Amino acid sequence: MTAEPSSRLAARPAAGTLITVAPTGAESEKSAVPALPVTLDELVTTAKECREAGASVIHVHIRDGQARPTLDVGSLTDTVHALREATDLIVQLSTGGAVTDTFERRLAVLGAGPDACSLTCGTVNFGDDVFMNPWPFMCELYVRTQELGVVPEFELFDLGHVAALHRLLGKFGLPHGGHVHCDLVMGVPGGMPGDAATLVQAVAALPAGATWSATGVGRTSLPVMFAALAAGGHLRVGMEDTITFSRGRPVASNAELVARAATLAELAQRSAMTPDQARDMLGIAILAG
Ligand code: KMH
Ligand code: ZN
Repeated sequence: MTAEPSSRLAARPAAGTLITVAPTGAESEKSAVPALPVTLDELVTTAKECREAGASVIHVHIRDGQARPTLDVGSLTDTVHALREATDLIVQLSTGGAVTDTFERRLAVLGAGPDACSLTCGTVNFGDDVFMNPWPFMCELYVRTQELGVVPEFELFDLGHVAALHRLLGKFGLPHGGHVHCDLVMGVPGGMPGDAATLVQAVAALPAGATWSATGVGRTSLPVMFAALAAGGHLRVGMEDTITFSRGRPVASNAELVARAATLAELAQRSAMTPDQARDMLGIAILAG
């Protein structure tokens, strides 16, 4: 007897798995997490290792000379160039920055010329802080991505953010590249929980035709990864989201998180995509040469 696909989640699994690495983030301190890549050299080395391990996208936050988060546009531009020189990864700059960054600085990130950027679809409690993404800011950022030809990835920390994404697309149309790709960021204290039931609900609410990846923060990393693979989604991993590899064992490198994700994707018979395959799916121009 042949089983029929019974749900829209399982009906059309993607042919491969897009793996994004988020190596640094804005929250962890280098003094507490020595393996965190914070200099340009460390970031480039990490990017090469993660590409080798199966990543196709790098989600970038940078640090200043004191390892503090910065959105300095000159440094971001140098970072984009250095990553392009060293790898063929899709370079996605964070427009979320740190919770202390102003809207003006976050909008200016697009001036660094990335392939892609994050665009969070609403405000969310973020541990003891608040990550601010009011509607007018979302709109301004989205329109700038369209004008500058940067492909946004819609970051969804909560089910209400999915509704805001529908509203954004209804008002301004499709993103540059013509394809909607989302990342469910799950398990943030204040956002949606990182479990399979919530993931299924969020995926069911996404716009038709959208692709999606999922990220489970902290101890939700593995349950979210398994649920995402089971539901036909893509993966984001990295030390921005997870600094513990297993109980009591700190993450040694971003590459080991990517390697674990790639192994699970392989077991799910949807191996890691190459950057060119990911570019094709996301509507990002293939690199010349
Ligand atoms: N650092 C968080 C406040 C993003 O990169 O777009 C926001 C964040 C999301 O990491
Ligand atoms: Zn980020």
